[in-house]
Amino acid sequence: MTSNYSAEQIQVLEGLEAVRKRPGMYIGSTGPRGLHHLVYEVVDNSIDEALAGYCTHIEIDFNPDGSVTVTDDGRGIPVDTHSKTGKSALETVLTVLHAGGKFGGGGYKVSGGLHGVGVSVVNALSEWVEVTVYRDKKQYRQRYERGTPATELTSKSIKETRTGTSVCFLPDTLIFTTGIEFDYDTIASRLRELAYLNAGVKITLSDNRLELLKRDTPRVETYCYEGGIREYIAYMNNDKQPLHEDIIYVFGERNNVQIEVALQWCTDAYSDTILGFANNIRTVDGGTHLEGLKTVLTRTLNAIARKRNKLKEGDANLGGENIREGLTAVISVKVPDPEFEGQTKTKLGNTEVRGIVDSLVGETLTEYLEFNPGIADSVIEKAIQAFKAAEAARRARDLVRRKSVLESSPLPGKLADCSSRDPHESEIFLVEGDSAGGCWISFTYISLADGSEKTIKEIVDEQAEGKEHFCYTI
Ligand code: 0RA
Repeated sequence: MTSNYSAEQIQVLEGLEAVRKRPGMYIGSTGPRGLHHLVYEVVDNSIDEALAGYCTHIEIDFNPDGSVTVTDDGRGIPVDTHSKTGKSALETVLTVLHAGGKFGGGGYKVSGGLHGVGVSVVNALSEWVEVTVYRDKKQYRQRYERGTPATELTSKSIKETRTGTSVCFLPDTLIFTTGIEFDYDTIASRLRELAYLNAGVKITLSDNRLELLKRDTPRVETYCYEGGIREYIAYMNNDKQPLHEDIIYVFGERNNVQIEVALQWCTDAYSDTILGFANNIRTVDGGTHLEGLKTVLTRTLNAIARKRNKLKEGDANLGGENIREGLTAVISVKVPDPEFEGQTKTKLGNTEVRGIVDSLVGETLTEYLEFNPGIADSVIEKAIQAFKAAEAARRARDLVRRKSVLESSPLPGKLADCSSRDPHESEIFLVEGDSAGGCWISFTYISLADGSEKTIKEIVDEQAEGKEHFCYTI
């Protein structure tokens, strides 16, 4: 407890000066990315209120003076006096690094995610911030300049029972030396993504910079998707031919880890699009949630293919890449203590997530495909087609390679390449020495006891990896 206490003290002592000195450490950069990150940071706090079940509408306004306002209808940042600092909770959240997460408690927090630095960082890096809180039939306000309170916390009574928080800030040009102009499309696409990831939350973006827009009315867009990630899949596949109309959907929770998956295969797509998110953050470098999903898809579809006799005894399993051909998927997990790995912290590391995704998706998908055998059959048939196409491509490639090797290095005088692929009509000569052209021998096909064909090179490579081949028929 003592050590925890001193750790907390250190955090309280670490003022916002540190953030202004090394902004890159907190928001990644002081270029456009870092600038846009300020908006995401404030919006993430409102999303957390929505995830906790208290907020339904978030509004983002680009103002004519270059500032941005983020308004939500959550509970409002508390304004009572915080015991440790002697300041209001509001001021603590605004001026102490990482203080936000210390209130509220429990639940999943987006704001604890990628950078997870809190509103205080936005405060530190803004020329000014004006916060308005609606609670207890009162309107509270306070202004900050470059991280420091510029006014007292004021309050006045209001008639409405409205609750919520409004944070208006102007990024500091001393910090963001490359400019402070927000890009509509950048913010819009992230807000749309957040709306898909948090079903039912309404997000409105208004651009009131009329001069910049060369318009006389603001540009306003609202994103709200009751169907959540299912609608995300429909949006991504809207120009494709789905293999099955129904979007497969899995939702579940185990050991406090919440997982949500939506899947749809398309007939006219040959690659896969799988988007992973952890606590609303796009995990571009993958991680345990995606590993779990890929494994369970391969296992489940192979098991069903055997059960439905689409794969016979002796047939090899379909490869994961065959099964994923034409697949569009979104996996979104919510983890209480996310571990983000890698250079850009965009890879989920929590090992427990792999098994949870595996078991929850396995159960639901198996049941779904058993109830919808038509869908199961079309997905399996597409995977078998993909498998055959890959096999044919591999053979064609090997043939070209073998041919080109033979063409490029002529056989020594006494030897000729076999004209038949039938092992009973062929002989194999193992020849020593460079002049014998040791390399082309590697590309000679031989038949294995199981009826398959392999080149010597493949066999030698596999043996080097420890795989044994008994009984060759040469
Ligand atoms: C701390 C505690 C509570 C809410 C919030 C912070 C909060 C922060 C932000 C930032 C933007 N919008 C926000 N909405 C809420 C819980 C309040 C309570 O228990 O009443």
